[in-house]
Amino acid sequence: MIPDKAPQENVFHCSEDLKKESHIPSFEKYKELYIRSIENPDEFWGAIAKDFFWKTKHTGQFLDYNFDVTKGEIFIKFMEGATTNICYNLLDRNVHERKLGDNIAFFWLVECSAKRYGRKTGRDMRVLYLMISITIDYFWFKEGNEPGDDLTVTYKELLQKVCRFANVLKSQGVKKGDRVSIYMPMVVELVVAMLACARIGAVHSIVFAGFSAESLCERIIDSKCSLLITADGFYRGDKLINLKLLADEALQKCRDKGFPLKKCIMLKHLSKEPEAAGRQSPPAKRACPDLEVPWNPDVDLCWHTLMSGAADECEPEWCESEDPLFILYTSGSTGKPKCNAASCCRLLMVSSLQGVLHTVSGYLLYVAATFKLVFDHQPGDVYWCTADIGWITGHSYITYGPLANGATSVLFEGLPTYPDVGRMWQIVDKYQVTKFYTAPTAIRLLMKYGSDPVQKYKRKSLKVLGTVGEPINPEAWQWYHGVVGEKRCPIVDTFWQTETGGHVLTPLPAATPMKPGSATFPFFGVVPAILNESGEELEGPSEGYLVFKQPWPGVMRSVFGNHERFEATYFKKFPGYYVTGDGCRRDKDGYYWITGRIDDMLNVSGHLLSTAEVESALVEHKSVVEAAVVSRPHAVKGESLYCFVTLNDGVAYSQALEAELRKQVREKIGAIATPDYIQNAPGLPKTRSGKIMRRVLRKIACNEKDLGDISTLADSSVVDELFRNRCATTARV
Ligand code: 6R9
Repeated sequence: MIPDKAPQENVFHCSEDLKKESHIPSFEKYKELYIRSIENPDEFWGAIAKDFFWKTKHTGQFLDYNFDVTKGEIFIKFMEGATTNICYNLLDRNVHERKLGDNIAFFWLVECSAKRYGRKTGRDMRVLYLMISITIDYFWFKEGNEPGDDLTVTYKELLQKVCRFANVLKSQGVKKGDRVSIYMPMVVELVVAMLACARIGAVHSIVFAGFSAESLCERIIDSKCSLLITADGFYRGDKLINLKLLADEALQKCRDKGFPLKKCIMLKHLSKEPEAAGRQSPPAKRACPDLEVPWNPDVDLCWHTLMSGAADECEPEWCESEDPLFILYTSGSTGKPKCNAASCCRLLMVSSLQGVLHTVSGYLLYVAATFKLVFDHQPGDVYWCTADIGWITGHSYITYGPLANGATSVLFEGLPTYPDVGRMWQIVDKYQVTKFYTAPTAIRLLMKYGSDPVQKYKRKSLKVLGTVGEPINPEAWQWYHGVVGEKRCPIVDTFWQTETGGHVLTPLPAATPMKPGSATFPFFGVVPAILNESGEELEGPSEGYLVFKQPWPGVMRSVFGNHERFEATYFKKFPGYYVTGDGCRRDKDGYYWITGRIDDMLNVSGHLLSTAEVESALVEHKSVVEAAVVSRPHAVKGESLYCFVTLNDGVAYSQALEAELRKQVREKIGAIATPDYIQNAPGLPKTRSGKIMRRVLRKIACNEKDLGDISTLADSSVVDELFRNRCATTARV
């Protein structure tokens, strides 16, 4: 499957210098280790496990599993019988055993204020803002919000903070196995909160701070959390987000639904006095007159008051390998009945969350190994991942992977294009960043501004560049490689999912010749296959469903509270395989190319949304009878949302209604899901059995007249009508 020799034509190689210091310096070495990882996983993962601390050794096999639904329940067990603590391995081990206590874990900085830099005016800034809030909402980093709002946190300091907060959680009655929701901006305290949970064996469920109150409420209820950790507010660009207000709204919704949460710990991020901040993320140096911090004395507790009374030491809870570590929600869809005034009890697609569950030992080893080898981590590196911790990329490659390696990272709370589009490279120079990891959507956005803002900065420190979240188009790859990396830095195009825990298809920087747009080959322990519609494995060059034949340590273990759903979503379609939901092509050299989602998911700026979830939010509006959402390609975001809505009889379509619908989707799901196009659709193309023909709607959205076979269409006149009334204008941006 993996060729013996790497191809030499039409590929990019890394520099000889990089090869010299690399962990895996050649393709031959990669292949040799890959074969060992598949043929003898015990030995392969056993060698990696030696770097970590185990309170007790494992007793069974390294990896035990069933991937075949026809043979019984799906399970994955890794290092059964071993006990450890992931927080101990990230912090205590680095401080006490590896003597890295004074090394910097994070350079934190917040985005620069427009005031200091001189605000841009007019359309330029508006476009930038909209682009920012829509496309890269979640790409912000942990520098502070004003120049000078920065902070370094050493491993020793992080350990102390985490122990204190772990004691705080214990004092509030949080125990091993309890779920804790975290709804915070990119502050150091977010890392502290998640690791404090891990230290006491509690299960964190981080909800991205860009999500709405409704989304937070759904996640709190689904995971049956006992406590919420949040912050007063934060700035996104110049926009103040009153986070506590949203958190309170979510808690009220929880109460209304019969799930009252007893406690909410709030960090004063914007409202704290500078002198009280001490060595915590500094407050913004600007006034926040509009900050609203509602306070409910029955529920709310102040982070700072609790921390000041907490002890510096906290014995970790020793966890079993397969104890839960965290839940992270992705969107899915199920049919659920709903009534409204216009039509009673229709069956409607209602979003149903999937709490992806990861467990302790396998996740630790997998994120540690992928971080070390994919970014070729070396002492002295300064690493920067621009994702938000609220997504899996932040979990695995800001918190767990880098800290497991004792790495130094940049954590930036600002926006990468604010106050200007050179911001990323300014930070790269400031901290001499060596390894840089971002999303294709951010690259495409920056590309629009040309090479000048990049070339204003030196970027000499950069060695490896990475991408994640969606396929990177070859043009964006070439720009990233040529302009940003000056043809000197290999690009690791890492394909993976919330469910896979870490990279599963990826180049290794010094070993894999790169092809622009290909995620290349499997990581160690990962066995991909391409299946056709009948579930047959295709050999050689081919295209079909991307599946995996056996587990690797970091794969999800279940859907929280719903193992049946786990089996149905990932294992039912093709028994014996984990089904990714992505399409894939393998070329003559054995390289894998992801072609995109093949289910009803959309990838907007690297973030997966289910079309059903957006449809559900639209149909909840009293004027809407039916909605169908499809994807339309977008130059920056990858995909955008094109929504067709059918209104109740007698309701007229208007701009005001359109604005209401947009608002409704934002409130139900979050800004990332804001519809780009909404079209009034008095009729939708349906089959005779009543199924909406989304394939036809996608063509209408893109104005492609060649509809293919539409013989099953019940009434073709609706198609002409929809073509006539297409949203011809560009997206709302
Ligand atoms: C890590 C993350 C997962 C989906 C995945 C695929 C797409 C991610 C990609 C990529 C092509 C890459 N995806 N990385 N497609 N090339 N390098 O993004 O997790 O939010 O769960 O999304 O993202 O479609 O199935 P998640």
